[in-house]
Amino acid sequence: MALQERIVNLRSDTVTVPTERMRRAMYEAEVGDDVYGEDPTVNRLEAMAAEMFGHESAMFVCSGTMGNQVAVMTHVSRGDEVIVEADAHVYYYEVGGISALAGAQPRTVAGINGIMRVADFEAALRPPNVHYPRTTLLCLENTHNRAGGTVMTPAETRALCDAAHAHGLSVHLDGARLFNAVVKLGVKPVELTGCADSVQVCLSKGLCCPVGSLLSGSKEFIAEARRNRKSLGGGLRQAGFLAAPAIVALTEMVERLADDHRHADQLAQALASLPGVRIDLGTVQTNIVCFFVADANAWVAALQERGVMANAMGPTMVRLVTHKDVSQEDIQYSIRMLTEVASVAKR
Ligand code: TLP
Repeated sequence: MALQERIVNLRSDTVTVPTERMRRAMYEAEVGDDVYGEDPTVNRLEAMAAEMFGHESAMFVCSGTMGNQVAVMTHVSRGDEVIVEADAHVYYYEVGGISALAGAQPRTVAGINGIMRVADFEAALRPPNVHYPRTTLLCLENTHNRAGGTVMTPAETRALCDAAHAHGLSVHLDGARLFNAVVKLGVKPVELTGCADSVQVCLSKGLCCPVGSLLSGSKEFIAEARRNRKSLGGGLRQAGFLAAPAIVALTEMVERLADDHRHADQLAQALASLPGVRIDLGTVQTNIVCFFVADANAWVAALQERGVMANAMGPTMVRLVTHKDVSQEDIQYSIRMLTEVASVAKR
């Protein structure tokens, strides 16, 4: 095995650890029993989130997956159909929860860079007929993970929300990396969230919290979502210890995401010139870099030997994700190791 100069973990932004200020906020948090609605720090965070996302109410949940699944459970009835982008996280990576937990069936529509065209969405709607499921929910994702961290603009979001609402569907937005889109586009969060009926935003990715996501929506929606969260075992007690770093995240961890975007761009530019690598630079818009090689697992293993940790997202697709705990020096080192692997890998 090669002698590693350093370890650079580019598997995901979920690997980030909390900052000193987050740790201090956790230590000092004022807490209560949140199942009784008596945790002042959770209540403060939830009020902040509702305001930020342009909804009446919000709720802290354990994870992005729990937030998405609670949202789907709350929006649909058993036997309904949910329209999802073909590579959406809620469909691809959530253990079949749409069917197993909500009792609904997903119907996929392929998007372009993760964004469904309105006409393709409308073509997937079913007319009323005794044979058909009711189509009641559209799920969107911004930024789109498997498409390479691509952003959906306020106009694109509104066009899809308007079309869904015109056909009587609700819209759930998986905004696991919403703040990466906010920073990339230079918009306010509400411009990307306000027209959706519910939004899930992760705190434990680029924002560096140890745990948690926020789910927002109308008062009635969140009241029902609280029941569904409880049914999944997600009613937490002194959750203020987790809400406290989330408040720090929302107030001081958003702007620095621009550094992660710059680092991702540097990796992508270097990859574009390597032999045996196919990369669409147009998809590298935020902190995710997806590229294609002959054998993704072999690449990941060769990078690992050199101290660079990546994920194979399919037989030929490799993903690198930049985040707070990756420095400019780490990026330079990673580029050297990527170049070395490209020179030895099968093409
Ligand atoms: N994504 C993880 C893995 O599950 C793939 C990652 O490393 O990127 N929505 C989106 C768009 C996500 O990317 C993720 C996590 C989630 C939801 C789920 O969040 P968690 O991991 O908190 O359940």
